[in-house]
Amino acid sequence: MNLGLINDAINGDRRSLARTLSGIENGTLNIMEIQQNADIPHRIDSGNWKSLAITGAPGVGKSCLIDKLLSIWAGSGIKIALLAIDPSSPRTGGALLGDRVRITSVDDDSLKENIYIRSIATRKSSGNVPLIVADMVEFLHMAGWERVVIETVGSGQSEVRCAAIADRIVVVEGPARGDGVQAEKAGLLELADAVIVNKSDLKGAEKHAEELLESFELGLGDVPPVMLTSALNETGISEAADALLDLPDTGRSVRARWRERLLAHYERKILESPDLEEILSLLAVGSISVDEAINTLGGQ
Ligand SMILES: Nc1nc2c(ncn2[C@@H]2O[C@H](COP(=O)(O)OP(=O)(O)O)[C@@H](O)[C@H]2O)c(=O)[nH]1
Ligand SMILES: [Mg+2]
Repeated sequence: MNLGLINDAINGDRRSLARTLSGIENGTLNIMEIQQNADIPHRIDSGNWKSLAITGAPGVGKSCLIDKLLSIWAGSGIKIALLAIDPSSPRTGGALLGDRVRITSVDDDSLKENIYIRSIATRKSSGNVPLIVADMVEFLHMAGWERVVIETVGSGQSEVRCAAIADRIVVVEGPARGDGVQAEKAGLLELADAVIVNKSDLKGAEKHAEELLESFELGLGDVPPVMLTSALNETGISEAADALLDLPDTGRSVRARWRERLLAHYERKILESPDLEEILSLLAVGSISVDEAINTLGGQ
């Protein structure tokens, strides 16, 4: 472990930060070792969330919205980092290029100091992505990035789990498409501390916000705030920025979130077990059952 590099990263050198995050991403650096060995200054606790996941279907306007939110937060003196989780679909070559274009707040000299942006190409990562993200968030906090936003596409188990590692979860939706609130979204909405219906400049946004509120009111537990924004026209953005910055932990999704975190840790435990290869060989020839394999791997 290159302690000099890590201490430089903690002290604000961005190139060292990028290299350290790459090390965490590709598994050559271990966050526990860093915590044990690096000189970590005492940081003031902001008192609210340290990580906020912003999740939702591709194209709803997450990146555009985040760009506006980052400008407002950075402009008010908050050091804010964005981890954009990029599933890198081979079809499009990943959302990375698109996001670079959309996140323009970093090009503003007065905001630059307070903003750090990093993409994580999940397809290239060999390990457990949600926990890699959790470790990167942890390191960003050590390096003085008090608030970390995680942009994830809200589909697929791994992406939901990436959101679940955050202190708060915001689900972004678009205008109604006439099919109501679909069951497939219910799992994600169950995790939401707030919902933003973006593209309020388009028809159907208000209707969808109403549909969402109705479905939350029918359900159990607290009803999360549902906000309307237009990242295009910049309406509702400053209200959303204020509300999100102090978003209370309602506790409505605590259990669901711990469920995802537990599964992520359990999966890592199995994948990192020294007995994994041997157990796979035994499973392959049929000499042990799956239950026996789980007892061996998960119980260690
Ligand atoms: N009409 C309208 N279009 C928007 C708004 N916000 C984003 N878009 C457009 O929606 C598309 C997807 O935006 P993007 O931020 O990349 O979505 P993401 O995939 O959720 O990150 C882009 O063409 C944006 O210009 C909005 O508030 N209103
Ligand atoms: Mg995006």
